[in-house]
Amino acid sequence: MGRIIDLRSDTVTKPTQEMRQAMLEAEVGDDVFGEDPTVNALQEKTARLLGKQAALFLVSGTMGNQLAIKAHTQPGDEVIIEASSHAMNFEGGAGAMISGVQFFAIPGNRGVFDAAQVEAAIRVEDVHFPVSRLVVIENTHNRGGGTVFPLTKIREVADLASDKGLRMHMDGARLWNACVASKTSPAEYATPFDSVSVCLSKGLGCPIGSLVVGSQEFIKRAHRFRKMVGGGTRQAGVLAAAGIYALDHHLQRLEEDHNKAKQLAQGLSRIPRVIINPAEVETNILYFDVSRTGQTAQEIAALLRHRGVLVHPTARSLVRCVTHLDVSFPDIHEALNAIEAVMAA
Ligand code: TLP
Repeated sequence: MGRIIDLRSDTVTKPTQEMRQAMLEAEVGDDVFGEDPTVNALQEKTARLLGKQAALFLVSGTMGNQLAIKAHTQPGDEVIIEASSHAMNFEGGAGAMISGVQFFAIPGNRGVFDAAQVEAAIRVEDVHFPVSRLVVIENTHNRGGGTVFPLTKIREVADLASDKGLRMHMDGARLWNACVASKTSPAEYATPFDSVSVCLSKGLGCPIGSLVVGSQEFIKRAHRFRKMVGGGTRQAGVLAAAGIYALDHHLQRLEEDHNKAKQLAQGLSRIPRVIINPAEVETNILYFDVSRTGQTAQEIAALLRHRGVLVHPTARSLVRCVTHLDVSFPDIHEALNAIEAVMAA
């Protein structure tokens, strides 16, 4: 078998030689003392890019979402969030464990919801009800299919939240993809939010790293909670250097990943028994339905693995593919051949 084509996630990328060189050359210090110049530079760069006062370097996107939820809420509060969102479904129940919050899930259209749905979800003042405190928006939306959350809709939700005294957090694990796809700047997207978490370890190709941004006061709180969960790091400049390199060199190339995903979707739509609407593919994530094959997504994934193609079964009949730095256009072509062969079998 030739090389493996890994379409399970954009988290599987390996740091490039140039990125490793930047890591090798990083100036470092003890970040718990605030003395790592490269971590400080990355935090300042990210805060500037997102138009916020301050940023905090973290090990993961999960930590970003959960520290933000913690910093914005009190135990017993309610967080309004989309039903298939990452922060509610795929972070191990951390919202309940770390913040003692409950979630009010609103169904989205491929992850996108509107202000009227949020308005209907906000609790009235009554001792029976929890206090609605925070709205979380995921952009791009992973389970929605890499959907870009339109800025106009975000602004409508934010206006409502501000009227009702609710805070706003964005899970921007793939905000960079949303920016490139919609030709919107990170700061434009971040403006309506009190906090935004972003990841370096997904489409940007870093081995590790996320940040959360917001006001000085918010970051001070998040920093305290990062300490409590054991998230303080020492000479993390070697990791931050990868982040700085990625922000300088890997942002604009995301468009290429989006084109690869579109090409993959087009090809999939021509394969009998595959169900997909290529017009819905906006960024680097796509899902296709295999229910017409009579096999489960897990079985299809196992057959593809034998042919050197890795995909992610996310539901009984649903397969996810994600394009990234380490898959080429020829790889997409090869993956399509493998999928076609498996579907014909
Ligand atoms: N998503 C991962 C894993 O859950 C499998 C993936 O492969 O898509 N927000 C969103 C929207 C995410 O997609 C993820 C990771 C996170 C947050 C969490 O980031 P990490 O993995 O760094 O904690």
